[in-house]
Amino acid sequence: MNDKIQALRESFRAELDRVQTLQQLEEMRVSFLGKKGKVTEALRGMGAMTDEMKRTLGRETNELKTAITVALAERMEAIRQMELQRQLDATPDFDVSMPPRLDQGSYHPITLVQRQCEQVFRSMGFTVEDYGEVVTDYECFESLNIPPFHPARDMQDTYYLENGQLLKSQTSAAQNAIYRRYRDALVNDGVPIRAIFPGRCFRNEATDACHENTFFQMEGVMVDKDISISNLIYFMKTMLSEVFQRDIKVRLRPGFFPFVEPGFELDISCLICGGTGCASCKHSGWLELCPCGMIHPRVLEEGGIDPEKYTGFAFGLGLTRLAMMKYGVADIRDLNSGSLVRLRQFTGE
Ligand code: FA5
Repeated sequence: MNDKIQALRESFRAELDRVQTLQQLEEMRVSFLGKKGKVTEALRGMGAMTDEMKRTLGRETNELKTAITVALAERMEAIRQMELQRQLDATPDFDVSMPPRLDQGSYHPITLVQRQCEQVFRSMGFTVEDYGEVVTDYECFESLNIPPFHPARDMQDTYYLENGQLLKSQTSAAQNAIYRRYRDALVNDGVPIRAIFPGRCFRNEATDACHENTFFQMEGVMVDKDISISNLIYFMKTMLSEVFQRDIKVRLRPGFFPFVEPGFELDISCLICGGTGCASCKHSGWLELCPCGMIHPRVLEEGGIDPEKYTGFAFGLGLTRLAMMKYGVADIRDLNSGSLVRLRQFTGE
């Protein structure tokens, strides 16, 4: 074999072993096979050769070109495989060949049940009000006949900001503002106050199957002349039969809340266990769903409404618990889990 061709073969092999990237490989191809490359260079001085030598050199050159082309192609494939493996190693849990999963969201069970309640109450002439989550002590407690150090505060420990404001522990915190917003229309034009205000509530308490530290309530108030407990019971019954679309066993028992007099606890028979008792209903067969009562005269007065002329009822529906009963969610904590798989199994969406 021609000495130059032999030397080229050896230098090509040595260089090829050092090549790591496709870029280096391309540079090598140009340096050996390009127009002014080393192989073309090796043919210089051919003019002075005999025909026999020319033929031999031509054949050996062509063989070298073929060998270089094949070796470059093999190396290119090897580098591509190495690169792919490097990417796979860098993302060990990501299977690049897996088809994408089209995970679509759906409405949360609490949103669905809230919208349903809103629709029922709207059809009965109630307005739907929005209210903040950060409130003052006055809004959450004092305006509701719960002065500082009142024992009723113990039931509703919540989260406090450094400026003294707090995350509302009950939607009742909006009552005073609602009375003040609508009292002129009530007094001057005889328009009854009928409002619901759904919202997120917070309590600093231990969680279990039916208690969360963050949950939803929906407050409702109605104030007019001659409002009585029968009105309250009528609205509660209508709401429940619309939401569940069937007869639900309920019970009304006395309950104490400083902002109503008289006050009641409205419980529904637990739909998770059918009333036999389970973790969702603290093994009592009943679930506290909607405390309610006739608005305390002092609370009306604080809202600028004369309690001698007007009466009203208020209720505080546990929306999260209602969603549990409606969709058969045995553990309230599933509703805050944020897991699409878990949530979708309840709503079927
Ligand atoms: C109240 O919050 C009163 N503001 C309700 C009220 C309004 C009474 C108007 C009278 C007139 P209570 O603390 O019981 O009451 O809560 C009301 C409902 O919210 C409960 O029946 C329950 O359904 C729900 N609830 C209370 N605490 C939690 C919690 N930690 N997790 C989930 N739901 C809760």
